[in-house]
Amino acid sequence: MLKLYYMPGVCSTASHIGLEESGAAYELAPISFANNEQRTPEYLKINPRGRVPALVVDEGVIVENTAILDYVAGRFAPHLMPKYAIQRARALSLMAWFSNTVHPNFTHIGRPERFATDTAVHDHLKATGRENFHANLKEIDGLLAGKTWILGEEFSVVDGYALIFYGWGKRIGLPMAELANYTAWKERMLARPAVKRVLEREQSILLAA
Ligand SMILES: N[C@@H](CCC(=O)N[C@@H](CS)C(=O)NCC(=O)O)C(=O)O
Repeated sequence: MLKLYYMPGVCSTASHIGLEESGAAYELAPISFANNEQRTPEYLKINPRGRVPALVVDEGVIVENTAILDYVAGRFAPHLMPKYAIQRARALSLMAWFSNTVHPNFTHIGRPERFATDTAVHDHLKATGRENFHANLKEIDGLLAGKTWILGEEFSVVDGYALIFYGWGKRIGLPMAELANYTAWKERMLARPAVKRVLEREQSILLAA
């Protein structure tokens, strides 16, 4: 049985959606950041980096959304990743950018201390993170122009990953409605039963008015 360590509303929602869409049987293990459970000795045995998501599989533990999503699709739901090498490379490329740029830009807003010990620059880091994150969301909006799903006509695990940033933009009060393609796509995402189940389970801000 697969086991997903996750925390509602954070980036592990991407893996949660991928698993739910795949139809694979899995169990959920919530980790409370409020109680610092990501840093307990028990959890550090699962992921020594103290981060979620982590997926326990028969052979061990997989961390990083990109790897988890590629694994879940490859093992249980091949239709959730492109079949041909060039398209698969594009899917991985987009998830790598989510992980190495979009997500860290957002982290600057909430956790500036991770990027500079000098508290005098924290406000500046927060403001820069917000600007950069907003620019990333505009880029995602552009990527969605004329497409049903983020890679084109086929829904993929990459869509679940792209959804979390829409919710984060909403959370920090960015003008998300101005991003017309992203907003229309978000509505298509919310109409998917598996996505809706996950968001309801996580009491996601994406379901709030
Ligand atoms: N690139 C990683 C990022 C993992 C990550 O940073 N997770 C955050 C939640 S979004 C976390 O566990 N934070 C706990 C902490 O910082 O203490 C991935 O995509 O899996």
